[in-house]
Amino acid sequence: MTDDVALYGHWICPFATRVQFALRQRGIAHELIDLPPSAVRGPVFELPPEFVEHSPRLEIPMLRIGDRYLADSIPVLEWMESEIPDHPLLPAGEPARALVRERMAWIDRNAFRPMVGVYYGTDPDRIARAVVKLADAPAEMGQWTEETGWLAGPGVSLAEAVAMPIHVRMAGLQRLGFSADVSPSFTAHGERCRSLSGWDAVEWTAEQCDEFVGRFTAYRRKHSA
Ligand SMILES: N[C@@H](CCC(=O)N[C@@H](CS)C(=O)NCC(=O)O)C(=O)O
Repeated sequence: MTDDVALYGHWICPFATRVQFALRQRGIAHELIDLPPSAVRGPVFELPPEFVEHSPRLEIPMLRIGDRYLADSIPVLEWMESEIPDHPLLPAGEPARALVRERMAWIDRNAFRPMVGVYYGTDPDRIARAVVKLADAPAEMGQWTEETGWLAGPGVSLAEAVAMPIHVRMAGLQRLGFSADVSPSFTAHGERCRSLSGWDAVEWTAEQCDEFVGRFTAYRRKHSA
């Protein structure tokens, strides 16, 4: 296994959280290079030149393995699987892999988009619509877990990595107006995830949750004024 791995990310970025979770869950030694999203950077922050060169949209997360780089969370998770085979989060066998990939894409589309819509929302009607959509996603995902406890098949997989930021920020989302009931099976999945080795790398402290809520409350105030 290579040790020469670096993640360019930041705790507040849900896409970076996916990769950070997978690195820790898989036990991949890595350097963490703190690179805040632009809204969180101080005025004199300088982007590392390798980030400017290798992240085409200037987005985190970006991963370096040796002297190669890739940005974009789901391709990065897949790249880690193909480059670093130990302790994979993709199961063996095509049908099982296809299920994990299908669910990763589903979560990205149907849970992440409304989740971002809840906290970046400035107009109350749009926020309310995002809340309704976001409530549907945990209901569906909770059903997936009913047989095995996990989102896609018999064990923890990349689907957990993709969904993990929802568990990490659930309390913050609720404080920002996500008022719907969360399906008990999805909540139970969140509890199960807290026992995983990757959880400690991504869990928020109370201060981080406050900072998340404070930042987006200020953002809403600014953009709805
Ligand atoms: N599709 C990308 C989205 C990544 C993304 O939107 N990252 C945000 C931070 S959470 C970013 O870097 N935005 C650009 C900026 O802050 O300037 C992924 O899955 O990694």
